[in-house]
Amino acid sequence: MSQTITPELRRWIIEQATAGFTPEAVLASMVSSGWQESVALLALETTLREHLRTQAAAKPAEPVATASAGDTVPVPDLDLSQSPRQIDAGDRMVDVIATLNHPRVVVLGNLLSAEECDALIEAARPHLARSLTVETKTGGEELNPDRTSSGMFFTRGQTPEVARVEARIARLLNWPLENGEGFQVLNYKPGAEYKPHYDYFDPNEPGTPTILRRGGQRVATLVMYLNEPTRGGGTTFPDVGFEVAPVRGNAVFFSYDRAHPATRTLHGGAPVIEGEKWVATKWLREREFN
Ligand code: PD2
Ligand code: ZN
Repeated sequence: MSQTITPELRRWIIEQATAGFTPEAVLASMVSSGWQESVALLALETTLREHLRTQAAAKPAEPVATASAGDTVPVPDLDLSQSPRQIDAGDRMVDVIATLNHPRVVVLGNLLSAEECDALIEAARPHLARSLTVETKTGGEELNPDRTSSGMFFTRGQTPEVARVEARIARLLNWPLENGEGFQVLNYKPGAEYKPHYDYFDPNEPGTPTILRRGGQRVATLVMYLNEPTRGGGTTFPDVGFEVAPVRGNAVFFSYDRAHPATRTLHGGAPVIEGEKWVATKWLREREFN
């Protein structure tokens, strides 16, 4: 079935944006009223872009509240120009299992040894607490019902394993080690999940400028699987119907060159059905994170 982007739809999108609804909220509302996600995204992007352009032309000095379809920034990436089966990460050869371009997703095998996975789990275990997420309304942290895992953060270089793996990641992704947040380790028990979300900070939220002072935006994520749940617990990308199985030592990398759903990086941790799941997440920022 084909769906047409009519002038009425464009007017409605602009009304929603002007009323303060985020692009994510407008997109969700369109999808729930029957629009195909891809058509809705295209309509949102083209309409807001054009709206921003005409507004900027009319009132050059005024900041535009809906400025979210903005410019792209450089992001980390692996050098896969030669379609290598393996890639040299300095102290280890890492397998390239699958790649996708939009969203940019790379599934990696053998990024971590079994010993490294175990060492990270055991160093994290005594420090687990129910997960918080960064609260962009205030810039603080809050308990999030969409995230039923427990977690903890390492600081960069906190243990020899952490430092070794961080150096490997910096080389693999061609991104300065200093631009990485410390690892976050998450533990999911049966029933626990992380509902679909974006990892970038929502530019429309009032707390975001405070968060961005420390290193700028997040531009990429690396989720490393430290063990294998018996059933469930995949990392899902609902916009593109893609799911990565949690396999010990493997990882999924994805990047987002702007803080916008058009990156198609909506992703979640599917509920663990049996067994438990451990992951370590590395978020990469635009600039040095200290
Ligand atoms: O544990 C996962 O699979 C997962 C899914 C979505 C982790 C994260 N997001 C994250 O740490 O941001
Ligand atoms: Zn995430």
